[in-house]
Amino acid sequence: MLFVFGFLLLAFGLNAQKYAPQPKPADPPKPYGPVPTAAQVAWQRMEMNLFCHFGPNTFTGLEWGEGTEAEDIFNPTALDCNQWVSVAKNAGFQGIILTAKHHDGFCLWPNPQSTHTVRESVWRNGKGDVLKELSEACNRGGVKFGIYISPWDRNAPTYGTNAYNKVFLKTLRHAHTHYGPIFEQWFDGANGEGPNGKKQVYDWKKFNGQTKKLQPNAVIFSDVGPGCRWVGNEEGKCGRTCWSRLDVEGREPGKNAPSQDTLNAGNYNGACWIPAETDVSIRPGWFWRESEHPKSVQELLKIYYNSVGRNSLLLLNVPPDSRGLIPAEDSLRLMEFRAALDTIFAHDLAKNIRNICVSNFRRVYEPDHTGNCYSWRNTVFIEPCCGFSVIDDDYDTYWATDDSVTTAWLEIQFSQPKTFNRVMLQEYIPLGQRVEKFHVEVEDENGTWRTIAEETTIGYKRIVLTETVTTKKVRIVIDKSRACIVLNRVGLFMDRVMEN
Ligand code: FUL
Repeated sequence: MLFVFGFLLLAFGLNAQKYAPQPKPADPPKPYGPVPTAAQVAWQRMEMNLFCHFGPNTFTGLEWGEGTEAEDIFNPTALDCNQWVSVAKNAGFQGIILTAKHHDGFCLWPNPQSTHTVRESVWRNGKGDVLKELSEACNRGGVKFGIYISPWDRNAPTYGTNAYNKVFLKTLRHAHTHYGPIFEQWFDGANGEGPNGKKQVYDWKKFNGQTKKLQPNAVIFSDVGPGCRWVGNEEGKCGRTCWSRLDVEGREPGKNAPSQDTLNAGNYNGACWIPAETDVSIRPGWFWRESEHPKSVQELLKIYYNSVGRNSLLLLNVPPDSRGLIPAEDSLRLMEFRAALDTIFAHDLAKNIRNICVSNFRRVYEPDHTGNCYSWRNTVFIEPCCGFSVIDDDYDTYWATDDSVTTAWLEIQFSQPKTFNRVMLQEYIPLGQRVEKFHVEVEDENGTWRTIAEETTIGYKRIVLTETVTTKKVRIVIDKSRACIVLNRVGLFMDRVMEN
């Protein structure tokens, strides 16, 4: 009798606990520190974009053209921007940024402010327009379009005088009003001498102000943003610690930019949200040269982990050749790179796993939506149907802790041992960047926990490279967070492609 009573009590007791009304309905975490704009979030979620350096240098072999090259030098024999777009799409790149004007001043569109453009060349009898072709091809192919326009101009006669800033503003205006929406405006910080031997004092305030007015959704790149920042090197390497915050008060692109180390890591207390963009070329140079060849898949994977896997966007330069096509060896390499990424990331061992527990969670949803979350001892089990899951594909659902909880763990349990060597974590950046120290532990067959990685920041995406481990239990331990923890994704993968 006592046994039956005990059993009933246990059964009803557990049941009552499972379906008890939750004490704190709908109480999402407040944003912490500077947060991204909607355009910056959309930009960061693109993860990988193509950069195309193309212009007179493609035909002369120079990296920095003199600005004195004859316009006729630019004469691609088989330009096809649809090919660029299909390469980008098939390789999983979301956008393309074209050097509409590099330091030599040559414009790939008939810019009325210049006499050094495609219009003055023999190419298509002066009727060609690369910006038009690429923007239209991007539009058709569903790839976003962006432009690089160098303020440094070795051809413009007014360069080095106040008049040049006006010319440059008109140049920007023309590009920004004729070629549809652009997702990114790339401003190079290089500032050398113009044809009269003088350097220009740039009017960045006006360049940025007008760009924002004409292209409100364009993320503006420069050493100091305001939309995104240079990562501080051209080797494809973002800092292991990478804050998407930067102090830019009194700073300018070029000479007065923060140090390369600061750009690489960001500022812990930076006042502005200016995430890092890692620009790197698939070849040794930025422009195509017959004698150069693309990097290997291993090198590209390393770059991927060191950029996208470290809270940065990857802008990979793949220069079209003198025909105006992305060479076969580069597009082939990109397909191999894509195939490698697909192989590694196709199977997420954590996806929709039912056994996840956390040391703390915030009750975000109304009681009737929490039927599948129940307390057990000190932990809370979360099943995939819960709105704040970290293991689904919904970007806007997350695991968050109570406001006062800045140290917490999340444990994934498998019924059978699983083998992995990549741990992917994502913070929900619309609410800011919070985590400053975390580690990953696994349990061995004797029940002993062992640390396999210790890192600092997470940000939009962090992919931790670990030794290859086989385990039934993994713990992500957030050791220090600047406000309550908000993670929207945890993934576990096995990379058999990259040699560690
Ligand atoms: C640098 C330029 O000087 C290079 O030529 C290239 O365009 C690279 C992306 O930025 O500052």
